[in-house]
Amino acid sequence: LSFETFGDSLRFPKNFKFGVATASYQIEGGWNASGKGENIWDRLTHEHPDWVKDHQNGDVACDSYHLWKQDVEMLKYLNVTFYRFSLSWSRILPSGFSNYINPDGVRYYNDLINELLKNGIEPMVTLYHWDLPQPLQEVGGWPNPLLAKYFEDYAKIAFELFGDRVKTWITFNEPPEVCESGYAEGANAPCYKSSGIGDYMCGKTLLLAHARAYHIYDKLYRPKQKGKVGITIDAIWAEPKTNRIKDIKAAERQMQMDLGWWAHPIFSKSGDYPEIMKNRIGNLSKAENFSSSRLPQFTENEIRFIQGSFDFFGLNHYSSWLVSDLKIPVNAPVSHWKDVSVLMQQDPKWKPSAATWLKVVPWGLRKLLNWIKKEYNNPPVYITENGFADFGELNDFGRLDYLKGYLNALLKAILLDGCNVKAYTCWSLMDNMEWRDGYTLKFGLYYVNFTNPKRTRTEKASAEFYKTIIETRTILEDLEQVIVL
Ligand code: GBH
Repeated sequence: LSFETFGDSLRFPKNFKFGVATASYQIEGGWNASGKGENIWDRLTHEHPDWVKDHQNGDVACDSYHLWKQDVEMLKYLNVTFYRFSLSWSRILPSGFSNYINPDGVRYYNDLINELLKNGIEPMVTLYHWDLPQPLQEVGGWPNPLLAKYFEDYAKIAFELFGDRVKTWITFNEPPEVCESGYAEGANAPCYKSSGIGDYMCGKTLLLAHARAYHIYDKLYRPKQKGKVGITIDAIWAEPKTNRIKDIKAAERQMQMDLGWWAHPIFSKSGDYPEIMKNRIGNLSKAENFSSSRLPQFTENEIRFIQGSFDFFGLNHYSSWLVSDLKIPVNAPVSHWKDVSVLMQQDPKWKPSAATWLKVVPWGLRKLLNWIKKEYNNPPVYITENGFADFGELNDFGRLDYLKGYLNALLKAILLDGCNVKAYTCWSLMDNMEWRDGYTLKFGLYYVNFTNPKRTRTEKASAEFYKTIIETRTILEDLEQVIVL
């Protein structure tokens, strides 16, 4: 073995990129500032404050709409290569449609992008991080196939306005959450409950919307702007709970029907949904007396249009689950969960976080990266989110421990397994509006004082820790001991 080392520790490759991420609704505030339109999270939090754990909302959040210069100073201090943030669709196109462009929204993102570049930080921009303009929800939201075209219009305007300076574009953040949490489980805005039906309709529109944005970039902007376009999919690692064949098959089914649902149409050689997904949902639909599969099909042309529509694979990963086979009776209510038919559990020995779903399982990341490598022919992967939840302590040793574990697993995946990972992004730059959990869970490298009108930001131990990793490209074994505030 011969690798570049630091002391006797492995190092990340020279051109490896480190960044941090945020999302518009979670940090910006300025929810109705100069011309911004209403989006589905404004609507949800205003209409149903009790649907958010602490009855709070994103009206002000971290006030990055005004404090963006401070954000850039923090990024500069961390020495990140890039900053991943998202555009608020309603800030740029208040009605959701391209009939009117809000100059103030354009100014806001121009200022931010220019300030980043002035400080040597690359902008990595997500077009859609869950804040759909409310008027597009009024016509049904993502299950309405026409949204693919309206998304393309929006993407085109974003490329046109910012593409001279933005070279990395992510079309969607976490399609599984957009469609499952939004249209199946009632967990995220617009909180619909149409599992096994609305989620699959949403998914079809979303995949076509992604491909439209990719192709319009390819055709009109890539020749001049020379950037990259990808999508960010979130995935757990599904570890078979036992060595029984039925559990091993169940874990693979879980991977194919949650990650593969999105990744197979785009990243596989053959395109389209995974075979197992089409078969199971087709057969179940028949048994349930539907006239056709609840999973809407693509035409041959659509399959080819979506297949290969990527320059990179954006991956969000936080945690792992133990998966076993579950038999669900055919006459049980229709749901995506029934289609997959697995039982998901977490090992009580895994270290917890403040979020029930987030346990510390670093080896899961390494296995997941190897699965993607094998399944999709080792595409360039950008890890676009990974991070830890606590209650906001400044000496955030849980976060240090998490980052150390996951970054070590990543280092091994890259150097020992040959996984083609080009970038790592920590969620999040600072504490922010954690959706239905409000401000009760914190993911930030910086603490934000949400009771102070100035929304003061304070560096946590993890900020110092991450900065040192970025600057040395290595994870020193005893680094935690050095860093106490
Ligand atoms: C990301 O989603 C989001 O992109 C980001 O905006 C968010 O702030 C960050 O994570 C931290 O949560 O309660 O067991 O049903 C992460 C993926 C998937 C995590 C759904 C929470 C709920 C699991 N999310 N999951 S459960």
